Order: sequence, then structure tokens, then C-alpha cells
Amino acid sequence: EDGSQGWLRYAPIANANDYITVPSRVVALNVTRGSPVYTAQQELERGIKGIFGKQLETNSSVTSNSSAIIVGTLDAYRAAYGDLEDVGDLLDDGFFLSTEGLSVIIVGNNERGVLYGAFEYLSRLAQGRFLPISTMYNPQAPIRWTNEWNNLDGSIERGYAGPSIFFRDGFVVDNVTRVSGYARLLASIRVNGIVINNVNANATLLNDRNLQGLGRLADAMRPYGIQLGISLNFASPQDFGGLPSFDPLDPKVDAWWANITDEVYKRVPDMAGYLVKANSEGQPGPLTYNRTLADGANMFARAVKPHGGLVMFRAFVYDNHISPANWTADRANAAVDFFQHLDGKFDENVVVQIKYGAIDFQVREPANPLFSTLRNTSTSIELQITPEYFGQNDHLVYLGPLWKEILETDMRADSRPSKIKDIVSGIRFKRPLGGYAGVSGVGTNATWLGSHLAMSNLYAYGRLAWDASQDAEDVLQDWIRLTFGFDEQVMEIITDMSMKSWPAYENYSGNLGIQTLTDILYTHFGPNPASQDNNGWGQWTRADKVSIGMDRTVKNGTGNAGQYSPELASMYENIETTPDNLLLWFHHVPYTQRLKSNKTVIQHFYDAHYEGAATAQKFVEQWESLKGKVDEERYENVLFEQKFQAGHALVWRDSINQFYYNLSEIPDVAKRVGNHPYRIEAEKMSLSGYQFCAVNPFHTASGAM
Ligand code: BDP
Repeated sequence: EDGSQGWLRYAPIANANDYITVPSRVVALNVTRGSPVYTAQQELERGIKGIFGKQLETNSSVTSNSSAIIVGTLDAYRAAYGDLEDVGDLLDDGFFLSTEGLSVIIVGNNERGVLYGAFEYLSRLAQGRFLPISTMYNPQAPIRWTNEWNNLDGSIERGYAGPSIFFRDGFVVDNVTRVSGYARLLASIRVNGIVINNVNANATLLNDRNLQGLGRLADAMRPYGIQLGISLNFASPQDFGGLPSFDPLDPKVDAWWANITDEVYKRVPDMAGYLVKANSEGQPGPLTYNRTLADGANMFARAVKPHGGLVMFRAFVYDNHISPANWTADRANAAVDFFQHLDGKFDENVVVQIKYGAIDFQVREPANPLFSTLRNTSTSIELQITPEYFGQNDHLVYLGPLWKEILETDMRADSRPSKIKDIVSGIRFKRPLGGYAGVSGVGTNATWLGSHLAMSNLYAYGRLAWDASQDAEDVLQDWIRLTFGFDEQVMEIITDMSMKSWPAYENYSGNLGIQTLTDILYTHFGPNPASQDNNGWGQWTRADKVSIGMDRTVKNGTGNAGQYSPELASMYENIETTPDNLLLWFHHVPYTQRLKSNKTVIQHFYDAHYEGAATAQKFVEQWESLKGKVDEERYENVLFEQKFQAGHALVWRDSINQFYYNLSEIPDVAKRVGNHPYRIEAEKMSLSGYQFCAVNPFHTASGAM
């Protein structure tokens, strides 16, 4: 069990044949190799073989008194067998699955839907869900993509699972086996697009050899109904094309993009579209020429339009040289400041892709106010599967509950129900497009993400992108059953650990909306609260001797609260009505400020850090209770990670508490902070072969005072 099959293990179910009789034959209504319907047939053979030990017959047709698993598009089904009742209105990618009759019927509105239906059927069987059903499944949004921040040299920005599966040494890889394997996993959770390269894009992706390579990658994904997309560097016409400018309103630049886009589509006729990060963190963009972001986005939109492509234009636009001395500057305002006046000015095939929070994938952020600001522009939400700010897979953090909380947030636009999930599906503002982007981080590590338990995040991402109304714990439990089997204790323990993991991580990292408090300048790993101020990136805590938090009120602060709809704005404007977990996001308060729990802010910091770290210690014992119930390979691997997390949670706890104790000089009422009788300080040990060196940040070191 090296994790390479993810949740598609198709482990045998003891006596499965006693519970259900699956048909002995599969009839695919398209047997062209490489078509998703053909893939569905292959997957059914593989799955039924694994779960039931039974080899399906293929290449036969069905007669009225024999049973089969029939897979095909609705049109193909009707042509072969006449009408099918009860199907309902299938949308693109939707499907109908019926296991109630003699035959199992899996029909999709398109071929991709057929494949999704086959995976759904297999997932039910693999989970022992044998009760007959006839159900229609439709997606909530058309765009369900991953974003892979892969560099051409094979490294992955914010990836923690080894080198890229797409690129090596400047070029697309030759061997695409792993890419097919990834496409298979993603198709099973109904993801339909992969943007393969980093948003900090390198224009040499567009050279001839790489364009050929893109064709190869798209060919590997197509049997799984997954379309390829690419990230572009805005300055490509100049840096790569040799033009004197990259001004989006320069006709020569426009022509250059039209031409290179034609070249891309020659190799990848069904390319999904472009993803663009512009004028952000040093990346080039239209503002260089005093053009608007819409001018920039629409230039790409014109180029892909004849080919049916989309432009995902990122709202993550900000200047990373913000003056920390400027108390009214606020990076959280940037998205609305840059995009509000452009609402309605984007071409119809442009989607503005918005990170879930106003800053950057932090442990706790209010939903990005841009979601309710853009009414005449299609939008999508960007979630991060790769846990950049969440312990980078050395800590267990199941993100399903965080994503759910954001997706269920009601933005109250025009005082009407306006949940984020209904905004990005296009329903709330009646937009034709919308959806999800998940920043993945998959690499060549056998486990895909670098950790067995982290795969629940990839799984949950696909499931929620298809239907955000699903419960994060239910989704998790499906994943556990598929990944670890049916043992009740395994189910109970992994559920408990996973569901406690985000609150635990929040407790021992940054509380009350102060942000994650990681090292902010580069690694984003481990505690470094001091780095959160006096940097140009605008992730600030404004902590001093007596007070902490960003004042984002309209009355005295940066005005960020006012970017929300009036109901939310007035809630965030007042300390009394701001939820405790966002208090320091919106307000600058004394450490002695009382919370709704009646604790002071500083005492809450101390207590939460002890609680969170204690939960992480317990994860080790909990996991150890599964010895013998989980195969040795995964058991040892996860145990190693949990021990690391337990230790690192203590480092987090002590450094954050010590840091704010040093700053505020307010003692912990429980007298724990600064007092570590159990600890053996390195300075007190006699070790041979070691030498002293300064640790940065100092408060993560032993004996730091
Ligand atoms: C930040 C990452 C950085 C990305 C950036 C982005 O640290 O590596 O390039 O987001 O989303 O969180 O563009």
C-alpha cells in the first residue's frame, strides 16, 4: 500500500457476491480507444475484478433477457435501446445511474459524464453501498479544475511531494504514465481541467518542443475527460516573442497572442484555456502600460474565443512593496480596489478567479469581499489543496471544513441570500460561467501529495467542487472507506483526527483571525510571528507592547469592513458583533480585551496554544491504537508524520506564547508560559559532534527568552 492508487484501490470485499450480483458483461456504446466511454468500460473491468474477483466480459451486445452494465451517452443509449425513463434533465457532465433493473445503466449527457457515472457506480460498490438506486447527478458549476504550480525545471512552487510529473529540465516530460494516473484520480472526483504550470509562468512553455509536449500531455488526459490549460506570462510577446512591448492594446501584441494561441490549439484542439497572474508579486501585467486589468484579460479572451477557450484571470493582484509604516494601507483591500470598477467590462469568456480569503490561504480569513462585489462578471473560487500555510503535509490538516465554512458563507448581497457556493456556481448573479480552482501540489511521490492522510484534501476538493452542499465529514468518511476499508475503529479514529485537525492547527498557530503566524518571507513553515510585521507583503499583525490586530474598520482603520455588503460590514465594524475568531482580523485591541468567552485575548492565545498542541499529542496515541488494523507501510509512514507534528506543535505552542509573553509581559494565569520544567535545553546537554548556532527566529530555539 504505497498510496499510488489513492482512493481507487478496489480492494476485495469479503463475500461481496453474497450481497449483490453484478452483471457479468459490460457493454460500452463507444469502443473507440481513448474515448471516455471506452475508459469507463476499462475502469469497470478493473474495479469489478478488484472488488468481486470477477472478470467482466466485453465486446458483446445485450439481449432483452440478459443483464449487462451498459455505458454510453444518453443519445447513444436511445439510438441503441430506445427511450430511457426517469433520466431527468442532464446538464453537461451530468449522468444518470440506475442499478434497479436487470441491467445496470450508466448514461451521461456527454462522454465525460458517462465516465463519472462508472466511477460513481464503482465507488458505491467499493464502499459496500449495494442498495439499488436510480439517480441523476448534475454538477453545480462547469469549471472544476486543478491548478498545478509546476515549473519547467521540474520543481513545484509550494509542492511537498517531490518533483513535477509534467516537466523536467525545461521541457514537458516524455513519459506521461503518471499524468494518466493523475487524470484517472481526478476524473473519479469529477475534476474536468488541469492547468499544468505555475502561475508565476515561464514563457518558454510556448517554444516548439514544449508545444509538442502539451499535445502529449493533453492526449494522456483526454481519455479521462480532462482538458489541459496553461498559465501564461503576460510579458511573453516581449520576453519570448521579441516584440518591443507587451501592451495589451498594441495591435502587434494582440496579433502575436492570436498567432501563438492558434499554434497551441493546433497541438491541443480542446485546450481548456489560459490562467493569468498579472501585476502581482512582481509579475508583469497591463498596469505597466496604464491599461486596465480588463484590457489585459480581454486580450487573451479574444485569442481563445475562436477556439472556445476560457480565460481564468486571477484576482490575486497586489503590490508586494506596501509600506508597513502606512497604517491605512491594507492588502486585504486590494482585490476590490483593483476589480470593482471593472465589473461588467470583462469579455464573456473571462472568469475572475478569487482566492477564498482576502489575503492568502491563511488558517482563518473572512471570505473575500470581491465575491459579492462582482455582479456582472463570472467568478470562480481558488482553494489551496497543497497545505502551504498548514504545515506542508508534516501536519495533518483536513481542509474540508474550512472550505465548507467559506462556501456556506452568506455574503448578503442586496440583503438577499448570497452564499459563496451559489455565487461561484453562477446561480446567484445569473452568470453563465463559474466554478472552482484547486491548487494541488501533486508530485512524483508515490502518495501523490507527500502524505497518505493529506489525500483526503484532494478527494474533498473534487467532491465539493461538484456539490458544495455535501457535508465535509461525510465526504471524509467516503474517502476513509475507499482508502482504508471498513474497520469501524479505523473509521472512528481517522474521522476524529481529521475533524479536529484544522481547529488544532489554528489553536497552536494563529488565533482570533491574526493569520497563521508562519514565517512570512519565504518558507511559510513553522512559527515566526515577528516576520508578520515590517514586511512589504502586507501580512501584518500590528502587535506592540499593549495591543494587537489590524484595524480594518471604516471608522478608524483601513476601511476593509466597508467592502462587504451592509449587513456584514456593520457586523465586522463593531467589536461586539465581530465573531471572536475574526476579532484580530478586523480590530486592533489591547491584549486585555475580553472575548465573548470572557477570557482576555492574551489568555486565549496561551490557552489555545496549549489545547491545540495537546490535541496534536493525542493524534499519536490515536494512530497507535490502529496498529494491526492499517497495513504496516501506511501505518509506519503516518506514525512518523504524527510524531513530527506532535513535536512541532510544541515548538509552535512555546514560540508563539513566548513571543507574545515577551512582548506584552502579561503572565499566563496558569503559569505555564516561560516555564518548561520537562524540557531539556540543548545548552544543558553535553553532546559530542554538535556545536551551538543561532536559531532564527530565536523564540523557536530552546531556552529562548
Ligand atoms: C502565495 C504563494 C506564492 C504564490 C502566490 C500566488 O506563497 O508562492 O505565487 O501565493 O498565489 O501564497 O500567486
